[in-house]
Amino acid sequence: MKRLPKIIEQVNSPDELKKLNIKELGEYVDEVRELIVETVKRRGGHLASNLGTVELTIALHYVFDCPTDKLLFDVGHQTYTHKIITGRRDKFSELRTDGGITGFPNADESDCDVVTTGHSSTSLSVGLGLARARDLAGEKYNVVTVIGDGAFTGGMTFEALNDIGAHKEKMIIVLNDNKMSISKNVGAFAEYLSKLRLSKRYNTIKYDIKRGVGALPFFGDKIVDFLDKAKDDVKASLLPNKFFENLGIKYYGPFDGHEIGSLIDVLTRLKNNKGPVLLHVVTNKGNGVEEVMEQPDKYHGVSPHADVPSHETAFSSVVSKELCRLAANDNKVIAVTAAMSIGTGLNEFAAAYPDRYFDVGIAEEHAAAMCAGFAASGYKPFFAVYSSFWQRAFDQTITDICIDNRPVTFLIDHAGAVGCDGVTHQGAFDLAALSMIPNMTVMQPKDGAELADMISFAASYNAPLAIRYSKSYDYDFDEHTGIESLRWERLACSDSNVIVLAVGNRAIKAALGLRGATVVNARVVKPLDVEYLDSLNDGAIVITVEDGIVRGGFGESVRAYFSQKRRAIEVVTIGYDDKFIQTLDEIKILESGGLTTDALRNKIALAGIELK
Ligand SMILES: Cc1ncc(C[n+]2csc(CCOP(=O)(O)OP(=O)(O)O)c2C)c(N)n1
Repeated sequence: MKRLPKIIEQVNSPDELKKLNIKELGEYVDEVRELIVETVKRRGGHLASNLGTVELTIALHYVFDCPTDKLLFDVGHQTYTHKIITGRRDKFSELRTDGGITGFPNADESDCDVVTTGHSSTSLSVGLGLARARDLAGEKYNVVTVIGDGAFTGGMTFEALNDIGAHKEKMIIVLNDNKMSISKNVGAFAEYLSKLRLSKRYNTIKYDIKRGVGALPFFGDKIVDFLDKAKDDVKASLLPNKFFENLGIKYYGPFDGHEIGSLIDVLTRLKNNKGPVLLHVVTNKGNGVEEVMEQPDKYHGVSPHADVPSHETAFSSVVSKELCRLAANDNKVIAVTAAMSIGTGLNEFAAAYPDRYFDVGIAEEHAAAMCAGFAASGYKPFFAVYSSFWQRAFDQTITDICIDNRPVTFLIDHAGAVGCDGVTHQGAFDLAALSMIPNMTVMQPKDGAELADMISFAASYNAPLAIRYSKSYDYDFDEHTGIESLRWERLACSDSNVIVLAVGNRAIKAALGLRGATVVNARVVKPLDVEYLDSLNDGAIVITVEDGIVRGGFGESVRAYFSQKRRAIEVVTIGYDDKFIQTLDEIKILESGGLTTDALRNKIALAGIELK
């Protein structure tokens, strides 16, 4: 029998999607889900979040007209269906690879991706900017933002709601509530949402209303008015409080986010609304795949098999162990995460010391300032955070922590090259940004044992400290010298006048592969080991290597030191160039920064330096 063409092959644009009938849409949902599962198995990616938003995304594209209408996805990790619909199905098999497509919205990839994203809680603000620009220009398109309950915990969301509710520009906020951030969602707002979800009687009444409305022969404002009135009658008595409506934003929901027909129905109606509305949909993270639904945290981000060299160890595996060891002897030790307990390795600590563990939601700014409060009260807070997400807490690090010299320790994971999560996730900036802040000490270990040593040192260090480290490391060194002196450590000696000052495991591994150079573990990035620098003779050639952006980084501070001292020592700075890292291939990123032996040797040769 001739195989019928798959529906998915007939849809290459939102316009083609709109030609499907409701039965075909059902089949399309299954085919999209299948494609996502099959692709993520090979390429890695955000499986659970994408499986949970297939129906919702299809309904949105069925009702709205992209790119004229502006559709934003908060964080953007759940946009696989959106990419498949908007002309990128052919490239989808090459997800998260160079030459394929990226795993997050990318303005260079499609005009249906309004902005490049990857960090949480920005969609309402960007959406409001688009809505205001539309109104100023006298245009009419819709602005729709899809935001998860996890992303809703970020402070920017509340800043935007405050603004949106007061001025009432037309926009549609779709709150995708699956009770999960990466782990179970936390906080008072998550509890409020669960009250909304659990108001069973309200749901029943709501669905009765919906059915009644669906039977009426017309659409438009009148229906919305009717829905509003009926809803208000029942809701006021049933809900503990009308949070959104009190802010001036109309609330509709909760709706089943997997019932595509009713989603299309309600979105069509909301399209005609005048001011800001919030549509609350409830979805299952991982929907359609039992195993994923049962453990959505495990399947939030899936690594492609080839991406994780089995011989490497995650630095995060050292973190809980060392913090637990410290906490056992010191009841002032506190661990803080901004919704990243698994990724940063705090789970074990959370289980062992629940009273001293704080998951604050996706709220890095709040986490940093809260740590300042703990430190001001004599506690020793450790805030474990990915490099790129720490960027959110830049001002709090300066103003709330460093000005008063508070002993807060940042454990900065995923520093340096990150690979296939893309441009928003590369840990290129933390080293330079942290190093410029007065009172801040910055370190980077060569291996897991040195990280443990640094964490232990931090517990008795009475000043702000940032310990940065890449995702994983290759091997532990046999030799270790203690970190207390803040001195660097010589790892390889040579008679030549070339000295490589290498920061972190990747730079060190690359440098140790060279011949004809002294290699130093420059594990304290700030303050510089000036005793060592002063010991060098004029005429020495210093090569600095760092897994970070060169501008403002370690190498430039070494050069500035020699220049201030008017020393005749040449400094060659190696690391990432002054541009955003667009490649998704981790090895290529490392090569671009001179962080493999071959690439480092080439860069040294290009600088005209001969290694003997
Ligand atoms: C500023 C920032 N901090 C942390 C993250 C890491 N992160 C990515 S997705 C996510 C959870 C998002 O939860 P939610 O919005 O509910 O979406 P879901 O995955 O549940 O669909 C987190 C913490 C991020 N992207 N940005």
